[in-house]
Amino acid sequence: MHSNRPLDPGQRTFKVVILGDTGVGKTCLAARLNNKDAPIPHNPTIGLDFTACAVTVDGETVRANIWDTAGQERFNSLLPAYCRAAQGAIFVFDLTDLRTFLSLDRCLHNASVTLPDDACKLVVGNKRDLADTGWRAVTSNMGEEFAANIEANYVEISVLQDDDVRIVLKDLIREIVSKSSQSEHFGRIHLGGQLPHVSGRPIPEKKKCCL
Ligand SMILES: Nc1nc2c(ncn2[C@@H]2O[C@H](COP(=O)(O)OP(=O)(O)OP(=O)(O)O)[C@@H](O)[C@H]2O)c(=O)[nH]1
Ligand SMILES: [Mg+2]
Repeated sequence: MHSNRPLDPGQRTFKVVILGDTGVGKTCLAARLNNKDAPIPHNPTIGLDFTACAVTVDGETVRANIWDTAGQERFNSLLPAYCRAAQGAIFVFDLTDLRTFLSLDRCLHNASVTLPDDACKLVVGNKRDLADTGWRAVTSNMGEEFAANIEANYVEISVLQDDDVRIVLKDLIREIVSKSSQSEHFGRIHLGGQLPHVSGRPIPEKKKCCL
């Protein structure tokens, strides 16, 4: 991954949103993905921050546009606008704070209003450094189970202390690149998450919303 290399406008570009409660480490993660130092004091994000980095997977360098969302409750209503047409979503919680894990349900609910049905998802349990010193409030099993339910991968990291947290993005981007190579419609179809599948028959084309 070469996040400090100039970005080529001709590169394939993918959108990845980072979601989760306030204080879980989303902005620190976005900073480290972009090879910058993570901010140590918690300055809550207002609305949205944006960063971009180049990621090389299997010989191809693509551009990842990272949307770092605000976790404070007052910004919840903005999530659907931010998740629209994202090919990837990273759901972050704090391993030492059960409340932030439980709030992922609400986060997922808000995101699913516009997040494409086939978007690649990753669940990140952050602050493993604190969890490892006796402050763990969410077990690995709980994280894995939640991730499995939404067909996501699960990792536990310390954004502040791990040497290379960018491996997290690289794995997600590899999955996105692979899916987008398989289907030109990848990341474009959103059925609202609410429409029932009637006896396994495909939903008529006119009900699909292309974003
Ligand atoms: N010990 C420890 N602290 C961390 C870690 N990651 C983030 N923090 C701290 O957690 C606090 C919040 O981090 P932010 O990245 O600002 O949190 P956020 O999720 O962006 O919060 P909002 O913008 O309000 O949604 C900061 O004080 C960070 O230094 C970690 O892995 N370990
Ligand atoms: Mg933030």
